[in-house]
Amino acid sequence: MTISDIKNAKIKAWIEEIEKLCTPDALHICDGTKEEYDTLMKKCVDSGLATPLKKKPNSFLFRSLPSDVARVEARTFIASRKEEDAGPTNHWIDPVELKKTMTKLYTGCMKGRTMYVIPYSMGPVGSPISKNGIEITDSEYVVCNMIIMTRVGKKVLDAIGPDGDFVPCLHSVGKPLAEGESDHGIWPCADMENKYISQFPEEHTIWSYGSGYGGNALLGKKCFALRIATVLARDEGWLAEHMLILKLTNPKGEVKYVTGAFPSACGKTNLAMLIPKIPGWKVETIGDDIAWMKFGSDGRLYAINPEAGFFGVAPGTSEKSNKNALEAARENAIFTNCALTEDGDIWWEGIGYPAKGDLIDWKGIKRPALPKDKSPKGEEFAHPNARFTAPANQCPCIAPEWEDPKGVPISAFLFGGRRPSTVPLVHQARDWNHGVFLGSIVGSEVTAAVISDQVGQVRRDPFAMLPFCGYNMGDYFQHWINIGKKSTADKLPKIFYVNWFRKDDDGNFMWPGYGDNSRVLAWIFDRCDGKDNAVDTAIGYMPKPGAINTEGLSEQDKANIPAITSVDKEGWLKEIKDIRENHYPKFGKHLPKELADQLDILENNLKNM
Ligand code: OXD
Ligand code: MN
Repeated sequence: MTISDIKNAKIKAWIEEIEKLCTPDALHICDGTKEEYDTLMKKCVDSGLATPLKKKPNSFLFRSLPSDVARVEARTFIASRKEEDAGPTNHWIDPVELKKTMTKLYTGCMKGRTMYVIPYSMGPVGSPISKNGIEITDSEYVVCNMIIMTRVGKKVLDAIGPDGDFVPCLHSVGKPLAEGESDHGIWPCADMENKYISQFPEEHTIWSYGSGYGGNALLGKKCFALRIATVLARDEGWLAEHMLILKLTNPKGEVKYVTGAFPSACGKTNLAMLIPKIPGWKVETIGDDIAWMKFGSDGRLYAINPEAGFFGVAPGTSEKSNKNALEAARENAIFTNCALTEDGDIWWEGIGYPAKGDLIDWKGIKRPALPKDKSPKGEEFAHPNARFTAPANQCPCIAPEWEDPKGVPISAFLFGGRRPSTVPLVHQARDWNHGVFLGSIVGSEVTAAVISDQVGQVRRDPFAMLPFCGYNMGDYFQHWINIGKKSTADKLPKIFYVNWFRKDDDGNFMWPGYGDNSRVLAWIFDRCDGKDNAVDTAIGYMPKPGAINTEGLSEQDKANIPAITSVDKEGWLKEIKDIRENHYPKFGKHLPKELADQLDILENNLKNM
């Protein structure tokens, strides 16, 4: 495609404006075809940035720089006109100041590079729940990842039409090249203090500079599908959430769809692709990271996965933890910051087998492999945030309807985090507002490995949205309360809080997790059908004794069930104190009264227990 194929005057004018500002050597309008992908990947190989993998067809390994290995939350900004609208959990900068600073950085920043224009759709093209974006970038790595992670090409320009809406997303790695200079195998990016991942919520615009990595650079994912989409969802009456979407089929062949929000490193991708341990049940995947949900005319919430691929954390992914993810990345995949084996395959810590011979680590250094699949902290061969990018349609458990433009009707929302104590294996909210309360208190306990003076404290990550909400989190809670008023209890999803991470006094996990989580999913499935399998407790509905299917579970795991399915009164009273003193006050007058009420109700219930 060329610029003359672009009929939308707004898009055309924007491309011309950015071209003038960034002064690239060439302009390329992306069509998302295999030929384009192959050509750009070859360019990455030629400049030393990508290594083709002999053992994985059409797959490539990239190594970034140590300063550019993850989302940088400290350099991520919500530039709303008023600081209050960004709220207490976001970094705010005045948008006028920020635009001045970033315009200076963007001036001439694409010299020596090609400026790529990526027309992309979040969600199936043409779905009433989907939205369109145009990303401008100077990174071939970004284009190739976007081709896997989103739907790219002319069909998107056609869907936008001559005057349709799109989210403009501007990205540069921030590393112009001098005449004749090439990257020579060195990952291009800017210094930390010049990295900016900026969202302008009133303008529905994204400007990113200085990082080539993941959510900082693939702007469809966290920047658009969460930060900007939360703003659109608030204004248009729907939900944009950091949630997996799974399809659950029971032995009778009945189907329910469930979404779930979990903070990073709580096994969300594993849950989305779970292989059930109980006979006759089936889990299939619709999405592993983000759900967009709108009400259908029947009053139910319908969800789409706005993405088309997985950008998953590689370390810890094994045949045991997530066979389906490994299968999804068996070919046509991009690996970032994984280790390279002598025979041209990738390797990472927790892959389930030791590597042989020498490995080239994520920093490009050759070192002898260890005789196990773990490494001492700080000496990992793969970076702990190493990733695989894989097309969703290569996942063996992808549901056939994963691209249904109507979306799938959601029966249950799950919330969860790593909670070694207090929070039981599963409990169900009594009603919608109680469920919103549970979402608002999601958190993970800080372990000794993180910040020593906070050990045992809970780091709150409401709705697993802490770094992803594009506006004031207190107003976001209110939006959730408001959504509950748009339909009736029989049609709204039921809300559950799950915890796979309870530990005993000796620090041992009390629940096996992974495939055994299907036992909890089965209980939830039956709850959604109104089955009499629960008891009413001070904290909500919990499984009746014997209601969790334990067929095939070890004797020790069976013996733990009463402890992890009972109410820890003292623990919850401490929890309430922490929420009252440390969590809810942050939101000031933006905290919905309904949530303060829920805290009082919970406290009363516990005191009367
Ligand atoms: C992700 C994250 O990369 O949540 O999906 O950090
Ligand atoms: Mn995520």
